[in-house]
Amino acid sequence: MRRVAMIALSAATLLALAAWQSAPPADGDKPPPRRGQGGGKRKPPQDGVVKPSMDDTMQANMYADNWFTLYVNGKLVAVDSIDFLPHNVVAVDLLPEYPMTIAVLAKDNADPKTGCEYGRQIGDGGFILKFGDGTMTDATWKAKCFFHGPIDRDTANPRVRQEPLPADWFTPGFDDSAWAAATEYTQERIDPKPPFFEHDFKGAKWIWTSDLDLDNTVVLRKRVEKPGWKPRWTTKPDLDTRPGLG
Ligand SMILES: [Ca+2]
Ligand SMILES: [Ca+2]
Repeated sequence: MRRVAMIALSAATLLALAAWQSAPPADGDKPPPRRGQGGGKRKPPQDGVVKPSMDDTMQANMYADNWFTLYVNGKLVAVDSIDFLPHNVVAVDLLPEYPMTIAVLAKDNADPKTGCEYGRQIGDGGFILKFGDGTMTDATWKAKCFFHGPIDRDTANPRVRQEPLPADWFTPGFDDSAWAAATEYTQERIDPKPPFFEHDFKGAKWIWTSDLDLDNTVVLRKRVEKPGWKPRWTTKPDLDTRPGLG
């Protein structure tokens, strides 16, 4: 008899708990949408087509000294909107697809003829990136210089070394296996300006080639693997966003 009562009590407790859990939250209690976690409200599929929603996206934060362009899986997805000063953070929404090849062209402010800035001064570069999926810049990235100078830090008679970018440097298929690993730099060495501290870069490292001063144009690359990943959505773009196409 006592045992039956206990079972009845447990069942009542479970029912109450279930009712409490399924109750809609009062206004104001609604948690902020969490992107990239697969949660949130979505419209039901139309004709069996599942469309990506903002829940599927992630935020990408980038800061370059002084300028960058970002390609993901061969597509141009972000351009630093300020080429020189002030230093700024670029934050954009990305729809991630894996494996994800990230390719960044980053430039220090340097005269193509001398490698110098402000006349005969040597400036330094620096780049940092963090995506909402946890992808971050660090020494696992690849880095290569395409514009170096002034050679031997000779600002009196400045000479530079330039190399054209490979035509397919931004594509997933480009072979960067012979490139050196990126070099990490401390925050003190880079000395980022205030917009940096207003964005999430926690855990990310400042990177460049091994010469932060004289390597003025660099390409940074990283491939992010996610074995077994499949898109939740079933649609693919029909449009062609390559430059020069109508
Ligand atoms: Ca420089
Ligand atoms: Ca600079």
